[in-house]
Amino acid sequence: MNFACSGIIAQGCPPAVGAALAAEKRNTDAVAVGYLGEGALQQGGFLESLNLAAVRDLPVVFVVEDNDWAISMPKDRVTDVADGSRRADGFDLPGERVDHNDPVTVYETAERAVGRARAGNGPTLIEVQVHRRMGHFMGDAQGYRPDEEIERLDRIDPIPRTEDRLRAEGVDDERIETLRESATDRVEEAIEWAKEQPKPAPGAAHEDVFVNPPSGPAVAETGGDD
Ligand SMILES: Cc1ncc(C[n+]2csc(CCOP(=O)(O)OP(=O)(O)O)c2C)c(N)n1
Ligand SMILES: [Mg+2]
Repeated sequence: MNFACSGIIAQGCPPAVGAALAAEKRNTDAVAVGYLGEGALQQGGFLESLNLAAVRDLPVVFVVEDNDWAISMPKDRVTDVADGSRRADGFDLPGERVDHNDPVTVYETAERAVGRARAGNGPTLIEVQVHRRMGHFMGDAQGYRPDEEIERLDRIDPIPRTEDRLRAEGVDDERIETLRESATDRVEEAIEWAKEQPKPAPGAAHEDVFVNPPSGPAVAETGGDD
């Protein structure tokens, strides 16, 4: 199921619940996924989304990427709950935490969550521990971040760790390189595809917001190209 998100943190959660409700009403086996950062866990929209999804057993998975930082704000300054997946307890939902971004565990955890959603057993909250490789924005010197934390990033990078794991399981270097190239190609093709798409008409901003479009000047008449 595809729907967009914006730069407003936790904004993806209420539309994910709406998409899940639509999937249920249309009787499809679609599952909605809402992504957020650990800094958004205190947002009302996220907690209200969890509640509604739980009460209605909707097919939705909430995925929290916990990188310990919300721009320059460390997680422990804004919450005493180190394991964000425990927020699920307050809504009597399953919550699962994946440590250190392990791809196989992420896959298995997501598979369980999607399976529960498809079986009509409602939402799951997954928190994945990730590690921020760069600053929050271009030009962020990250002076607020301890040196040791930045120095250990290469050692805990999940990509080389996954390569080591594949080698240990008997996959040769040539095959690993082919996999790396095909993954890079898929990302580059997706970026090219996205860049080639036409921009939406400004007036489309009002579509699917209200049952009846609001009266007054349309965005198309007042807005610019962006
Ligand atoms: C409702 C709202 N408040 C404040 C901001 C400004 N803001 C942009 S990113 C960010 C931190 C987000 O941290 P987190 O949720 O941990 O995501 P991360 O960037 O670490 O992936 C904030 C506060 C915003 N975009 N939306
Ligand atoms: Mg964060």
